[in-house]
Amino acid sequence: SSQKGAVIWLTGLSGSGKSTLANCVEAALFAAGYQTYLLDGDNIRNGLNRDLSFSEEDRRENIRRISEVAKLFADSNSIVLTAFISPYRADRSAARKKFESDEFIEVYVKCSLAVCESRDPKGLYKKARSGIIPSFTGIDSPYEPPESPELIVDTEQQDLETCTNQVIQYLKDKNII
Ligand code: GGZ
Repeated sequence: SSQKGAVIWLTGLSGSGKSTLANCVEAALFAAGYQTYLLDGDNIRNGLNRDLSFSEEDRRENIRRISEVAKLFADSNSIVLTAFISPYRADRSAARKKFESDEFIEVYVKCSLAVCESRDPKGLYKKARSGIIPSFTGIDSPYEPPESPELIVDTEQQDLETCTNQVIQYLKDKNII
């Protein structure tokens, strides 16, 4: 087909819904016949990046490697979805620079810390608050929200279907799909 590669770069706090949204967008793209690849903690932090911690230095290396892998898949004309906190603006900006300007779609998965913490699907915020997990994003490690993302999806105000449709509509509007 004439499909071109692209990367949909999700960024947001733990518990904001990045993985859930990425899975839903991927399913919609797959159903429409697109070649996709999802990079997330399951296949990256447990594999390629299993040597990396959550220190600032290691998070930066995490994002650097992920951006390189995303580039490889995008070069093979896949639509890549990445679902990592990617807390530092400078690292997201460095990732962006590896792509053509229309190929990199930064999506801010917006959700307040209070709501992420109340969701706490894995009990990690509770552990972070009690000091069992140090340097937890939003608690004692920074998160720098995007200043001009291509798209903001608000998972606090909108349901999953609405957020998914927002991403799909953006891709249509920009003739990516
Ligand atoms: C943040 C942590 C931490 C610390 C473990 N801080 O909700 P989750 O569990 O499934 O998603 C979080 C994931 C974050 O990994 P990333 O590779 O996305 O982070 S980064 O982009 O900052 O490198 C969380 C879990 O790993 N986790 N310890 N200290 N999240």
